[in-house]
Amino acid sequence: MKDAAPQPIYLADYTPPNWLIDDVHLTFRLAPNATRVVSRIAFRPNPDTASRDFFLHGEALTLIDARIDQKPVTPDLVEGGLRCSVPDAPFIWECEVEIDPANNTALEGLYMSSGMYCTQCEAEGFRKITYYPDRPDVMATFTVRIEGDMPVMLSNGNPVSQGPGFAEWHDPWPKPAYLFALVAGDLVNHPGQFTTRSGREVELNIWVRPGDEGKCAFAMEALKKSMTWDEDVYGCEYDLDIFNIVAVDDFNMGAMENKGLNIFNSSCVLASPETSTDANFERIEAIIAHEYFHNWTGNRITCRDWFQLCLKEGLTVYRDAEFTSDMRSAPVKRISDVIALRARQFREDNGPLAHPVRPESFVEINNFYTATIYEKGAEVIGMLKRLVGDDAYAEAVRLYFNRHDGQACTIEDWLSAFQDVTGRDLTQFKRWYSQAGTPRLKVTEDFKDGTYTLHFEQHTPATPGQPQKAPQVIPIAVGLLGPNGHEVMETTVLEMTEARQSFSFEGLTARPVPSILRDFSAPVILERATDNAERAFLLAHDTDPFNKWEAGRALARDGLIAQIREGAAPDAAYLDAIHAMARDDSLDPAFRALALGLPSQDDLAQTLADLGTTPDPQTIWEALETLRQARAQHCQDLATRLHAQFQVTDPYRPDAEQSGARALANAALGMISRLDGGAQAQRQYDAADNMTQQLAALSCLLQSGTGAEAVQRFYDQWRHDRLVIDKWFTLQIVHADPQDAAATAARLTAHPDFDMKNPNRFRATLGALAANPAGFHHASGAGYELLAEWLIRLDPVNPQTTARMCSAFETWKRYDAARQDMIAGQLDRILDTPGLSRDTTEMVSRIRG
Ligand code: 0A1
Ligand code: ZN
Repeated sequence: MKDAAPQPIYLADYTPPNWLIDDVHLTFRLAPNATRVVSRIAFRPNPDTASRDFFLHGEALTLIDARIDQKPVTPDLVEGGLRCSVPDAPFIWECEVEIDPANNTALEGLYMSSGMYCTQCEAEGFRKITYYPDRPDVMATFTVRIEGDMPVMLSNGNPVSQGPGFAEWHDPWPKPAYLFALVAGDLVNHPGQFTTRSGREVELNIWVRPGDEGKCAFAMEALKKSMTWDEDVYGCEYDLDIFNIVAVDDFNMGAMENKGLNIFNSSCVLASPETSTDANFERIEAIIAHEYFHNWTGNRITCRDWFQLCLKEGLTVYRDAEFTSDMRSAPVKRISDVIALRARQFREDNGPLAHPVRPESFVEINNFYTATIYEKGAEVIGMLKRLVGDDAYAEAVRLYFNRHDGQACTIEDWLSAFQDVTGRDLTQFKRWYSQAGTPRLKVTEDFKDGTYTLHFEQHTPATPGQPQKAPQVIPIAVGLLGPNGHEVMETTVLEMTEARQSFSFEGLTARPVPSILRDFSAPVILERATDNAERAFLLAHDTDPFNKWEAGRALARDGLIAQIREGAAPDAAYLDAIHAMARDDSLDPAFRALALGLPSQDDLAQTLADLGTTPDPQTIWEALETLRQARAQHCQDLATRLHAQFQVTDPYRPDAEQSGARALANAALGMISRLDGGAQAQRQYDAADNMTQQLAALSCLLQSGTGAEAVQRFYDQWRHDRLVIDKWFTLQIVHADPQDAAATAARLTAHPDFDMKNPNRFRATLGALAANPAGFHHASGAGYELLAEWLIRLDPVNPQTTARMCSAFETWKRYDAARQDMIAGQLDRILDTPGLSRDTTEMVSRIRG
C-alpha cells in the first residue's frame, strides 16, 4: 500500500511561535553510534501569541530523559516531534536524547564523514540532533560543550575553554537552529589572521584532514578578500573573534554558512594548481565569498520562514556576483552567469518544477534550494538596483541592516526599506517574487522622420498553478548604434510596466541598430525578428560586452537550428563573424573563449520545442559536431596561432588574466584536435603541469577517440585524490559517444572507486550521464533506466541528493512520444518504490504532473 501523500505547508498559514528562547545550552557526548545530546533551554511565552501549545520538532531521536524546571515529564511523542504540557510562564526545559551519527547517511543533522563528526542543519536538520522549535524565527544564543576524544572540537561563536576530552564554545549572536554547527575530528588547520576596520583581531582557520593542508592557501586569501570587500562595499564587519572553515568530503551541497563555523564540501575549498582547474579556483573564491557574506545577509538578518529563502539566498548570490565582478572581469562574470541562468533557471521555469522566487507552498523545503530561488532571486535584486540606482540601493540596504539586525524577516521587510528610501511604490515590482515563469519580451520597431520607436510586448506563459500572469516591471537597458558602428545613444534604462509599451528616440539621422537588454538587464526571453547581417554587425561593434557576446551566440544558435530543421550546411555568416571575433587581439582572451562556446544541446532542444519542432537529441548532437568540425576547418590557421600565442609561461596563477589566456588556448586546442587526430592534445597532456591544461587535453583526446591510454594514466596518477578522481569519472561519461554513454556510466558504477554514499562521486557519475543529453536521451532508453535504477537505490540512503537529481527528467514533455513513454515508465517505477522518501516523492510527482 502507498504511504499517505505528504502534506504541503503553505505560506498563508504562517503563525508566530508560541514560545521564544533566549538561551540554549547543549552538551554533546560523542560516540559514533550513540552520541548523547543534553539540552537545557530557557523558554518564555511569546507575548504576541495566545496559544500555549508546546510542540518541539524531533526526528530519529531516542528520548532518554525530559524535565521541566527540574521535574521529570513524559512528553507525547508524536509524528515529527513531541508535545508536552507546560507552565503558562517561563520555564527551563532539559532533555537528553541519543543519536547515531555513524549511520546517518542522509548527511543531515549530526553525521560522520571520513571519521570526523560534522553537522548540516539547514533547513530542518537540527531536529535530528535534539528536540527543538526548529524554525528560523526562533533565535537564541548558544553555549555548546563537546565531550569526546577528538583532537579538534569546534562549534559556533568564540571558544570559551578547552581541555583534554572537552571543548566549550559560546555564540553571543542570537541565531536560528539551522545555523548551528559542530565539528570534531582529527583535523589540521591552515591559519590566518584578519584585522577588521574597527581594529578587531580575528583568528581565521581552514580545517582539513591531514594531507590536505597544502590545498588551503587560495581559500584563505579568498576569505580575506571577501572580508575586506564586504567592509568596503557594504560596510559589513565581522563580529566574532574567530572564523572557522572546515572541509568535509561527504556533503549534499556546496557549503553552509553556519555562524562562525562554515562547513564546506571539500570540492569547494581545497585547491592546488596540480589538482584544480581555473574554473574550480574561481568557483571556490565565489563560494567562500558567498558563505562569508551570509554572515550579514542570512545570519545577522535571517528569514522568518522558509518561504522567504530568497531573502538571504538571492541577495547573497547577488553580492557574491558583485564580488567576483570586482575581483575578476565584470563582463566575463555576467556572461557566464547568464549562460548558467538560462541553462538551469530558464529550464526550471519552463517545466513542471516552475515555482515563484517566493514559493507559496512546499512539501519538502530541501527541494526548494533551486536555481529560481538562488539565481532568479539574484536577478531580481539586480533589477531593483538598476531601477533605483546605485546610491539608493546602498542607502536602502543600509536601512534594511539597521532596521532588522537580529531579526527574522520577510520579503516585505526588504522591499519596505527600498520604498522608504526611494518613495517608489514597489507593488508591481513585487510580482517578480510571486509569479513563476520567464517573461517573453517581443520587440518590433519603426523609424520615421528621425524618430526611432521600439514597441515591446510582454507575456509570461502559464506555469503549474498559475494560469494567468499580470505584467511585470521590466528594466530594459537599450543602446543605439549608427550604421557606421558608432554608438549614437548610450545605454538608457527603459522601464516597462504595461503589457504593451512603446519608447521613442528622436533626432536620429539614420535608422539605428538597437542593442536591447544590455548586460541582460532582466531575466526575460527577448524575441525579435532580425537577420544574420545585423547580428554580425553587433558582434563586431556593440560596446556592451554582454550583447556583443549575445549576438555571436544568436548567430550560432540560428545557424544550428537551420542545420537541424532544414538540413542546412553550417552558416557561413557565423563562421566568418566568429573568425573575425576570435582573431581580434583587442578583445579580452576570456571573452573570446566565451564567444567561441556554442549553445548547449539542452538550449537547442528548448529552442526547437519553442519553435514547435520536437527535438531529436541525436540530431542536435550531430549538428553541433558538424558545426565544430566546420569551424575547426574554417579557423585552422587561427587556432594554431591562438594556441601558441596564449600559452602561459609564467608560474601558474588562477587569476582572470592567466585563466583567460588558458581558456582561449584550450578553445583553440579543441579546434586543432578535430583536425590532427589529437596529436597536439597529446603533447599538451604529456607536458601539462596544472589541471586546467591536463584536463583540457584529456577532453580533446576523449573527443577525438584517442583518449584510452591517457584515461588510464590519469587514473594511475591521481587514484589517491578523491576530488580529481571525480573528474575522471565525469569526463569519461560526458565525452562518451551518445550510444555508449549509459554503458560507460554503468561500467563506472561498478568501479571499485564508485561510492554512492559520497554525493560528489554519485553526481560525478550519474549527474554526468544527465550532462550528456544525447547519451541520456538515447533512443534505447538505457540512460533513463540506469538513472532511475540508481535514484531508487540512493533514495533510502540519501533522499536529498536523490530528489535533486530527479530534475534530469524535468524536460521530458518536450520529447517525442516514445521517449515520453519511456520516461513516464521510469518516473512511475520510482514513484511505486515502497517507502520512497518525501523528498523524492514530491519531486517525481511534480515532474510527472
Ligand atoms: N545555505 C547554503 C546552502 C545549503 C542549503 C541547504 C543545505 O542542506 C539542505 C546545505 C547547504 C548556501 O546557500 O550556501
Ligand atoms: Zn547561500
